[in-house]
Amino acid sequence: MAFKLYNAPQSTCSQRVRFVFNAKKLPFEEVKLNLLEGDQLKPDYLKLNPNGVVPTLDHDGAIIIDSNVITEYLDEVAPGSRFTPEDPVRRARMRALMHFIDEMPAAAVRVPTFNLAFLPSFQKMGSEAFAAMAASKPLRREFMLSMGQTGFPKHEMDAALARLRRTYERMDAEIEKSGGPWLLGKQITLADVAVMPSLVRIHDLGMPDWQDLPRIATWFDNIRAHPAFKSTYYHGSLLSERFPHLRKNAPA
Ligand SMILES: N[C@@H](CCC(=O)N[C@@H](CS)C(=O)NCC(=O)O)C(=O)O
Repeated sequence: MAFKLYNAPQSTCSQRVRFVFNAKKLPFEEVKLNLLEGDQLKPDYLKLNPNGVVPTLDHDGAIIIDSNVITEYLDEVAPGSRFTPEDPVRRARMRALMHFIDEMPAAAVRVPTFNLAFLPSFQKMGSEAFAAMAASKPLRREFMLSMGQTGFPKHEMDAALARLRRTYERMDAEIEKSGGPWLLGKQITLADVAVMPSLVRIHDLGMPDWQDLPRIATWFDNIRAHPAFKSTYYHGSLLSERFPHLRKNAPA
């Protein structure tokens, strides 16, 4: 089996897939796209992924897109540690959490990410170039236009951080219900993998807001201690490693 993963080091969606590859000890060829330079919008890439986003998996010529779909696919076809419960009810719960995660933290975390990390590059562009770049994005056109070159206003940043806070509270309730230490109990599942990059991102931005939720603090320590974590977050995967202006915010 040959796997080629089109992805980007700092992309939260890519980090989910790299984590599963690394946990399963599956070799894969990594093709790194530069998202700020628009590699994801080039015609050849759009033939693979018409959404114009990473990641995209090429498995012996079969093209699979969308990070949560890819991690489920890998868990079905590849040997190694399993991330999906055998029991259909628990499997359904895992998938429901993955949907919640895509709708809540994965979407919300884009607001501080773009405002704090990417906005300075967009502000260097002329307004026509910015409008053309936004218009060329199949999935994120409206998102880019609503951010504009002045960034999301405070009320949108606050709303995004409130959605993230509700995510930690929901995770806390799930861990309490399952007995932990993972969201669905003793076994780490794809739901944990799906939410991991949002928490790592917000921690890297110096804005963790779960100090009063010890179950989340333990969950965060556990996922960072997982054997697949270090190889997933190789140097350059954190925004603060790529954008030095963020370092002053980074936690110790
Ligand atoms: N639902 C998709 C979302 C993918 C996505 O948003 N990828 C981001 C990086 S995490 C991207 O490629 N952004 C490029 C852009 O906004 O132009 C997935 O999970 O694969």
